[in-house]
Amino acid sequence: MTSLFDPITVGDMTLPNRIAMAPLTRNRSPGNVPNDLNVIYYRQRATAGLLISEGTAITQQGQGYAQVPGLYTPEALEGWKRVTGAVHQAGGHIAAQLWHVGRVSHTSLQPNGAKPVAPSAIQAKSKTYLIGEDGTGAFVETSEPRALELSEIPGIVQDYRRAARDAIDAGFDAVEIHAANGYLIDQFLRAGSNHRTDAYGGSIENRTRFALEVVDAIATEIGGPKTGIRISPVTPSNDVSDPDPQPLFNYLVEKLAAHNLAFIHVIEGATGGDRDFHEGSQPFDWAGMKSAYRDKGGKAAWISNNSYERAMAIETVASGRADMVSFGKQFIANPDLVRRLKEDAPLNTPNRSTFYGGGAEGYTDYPFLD
Ligand code: 8OZ
Repeated sequence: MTSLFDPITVGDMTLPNRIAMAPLTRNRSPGNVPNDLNVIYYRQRATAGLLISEGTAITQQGQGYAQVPGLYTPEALEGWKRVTGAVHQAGGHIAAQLWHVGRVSHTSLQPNGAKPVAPSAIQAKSKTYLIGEDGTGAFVETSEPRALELSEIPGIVQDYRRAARDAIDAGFDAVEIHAANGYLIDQFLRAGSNHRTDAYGGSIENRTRFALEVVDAIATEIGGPKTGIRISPVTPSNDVSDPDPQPLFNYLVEKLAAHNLAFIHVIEGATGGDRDFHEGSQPFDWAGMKSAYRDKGGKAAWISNNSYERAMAIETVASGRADMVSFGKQFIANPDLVRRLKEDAPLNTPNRSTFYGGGAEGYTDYPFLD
């Protein structure tokens, strides 16, 4: 039986265990540049089989929250080099999460105060997080977006490609395409946020086009074995919805099978919440989506996520339901989570009030065992 604590090969990487740190937005990079504190935070967690970075904006247009590190300035890339170097020195592996928020943004974060972009000009009923001049953070409503012109879409695909190349050049072992949680790629996928009538809207084939173009561009640039993707087929995060997600996501993963990807990272249920959440009367068939991928020859590591606990994670990997399990909140509070899970040691409790923004408190000061 496979153990959660067994090594695994994921794309180009040989990982010491099957526990991933999920991407976690922490809003602690003023100027959108990774800093010394961020280096300490990631280095502390380097015993994870795979660290997935917090969402990193591929362009300023892709920024939606205060103090999120970017991947689009020389300073940010230098900062990331120090993060990846420290993680490697500690024996770890780290993937960069490539993020374009689409409509989940605010004019104050956009180039020239412009409207955020989206598949369709439909405002998300959701909040973003801004930090004022005085350093205080606040959740504010997202701004009204504008619909992308058809002619702009290839440029955004190129932005993803360039960011992926820059991430690898900055020392990341892989990238994770953020196609989840109601951000740009997910806005194209789900019918509720995509009312386009061109080649990027309507049918499943059309709504998956942007996602697949991004995957193709990145896998061509850096190689499928350095490319992963994160999806959240049923989450209502950031006001996305779809009346029929099963055929949509089965089609998407079937198409991904051709790309020799490193991993597919799946958020089961409502992100950070109810694992059983679904629209309509039909529960989502998670095993069915995975089979659809494997039946097309897809070999990527399957990473499951969302409110896993120790016993569930062990069982999930032992049964083969997933190849790896990722943990978010537990990694915030437990830098040595792998050791604690292995030894069945007690866990520190995450403090929600320090999740977003601030300094070392609730970031790099959670105690290790011993
Ligand atoms: C929490 C707060 C802000 C952003 C996601 C990147 O849900 C996020 C996020 C999470 O994917």
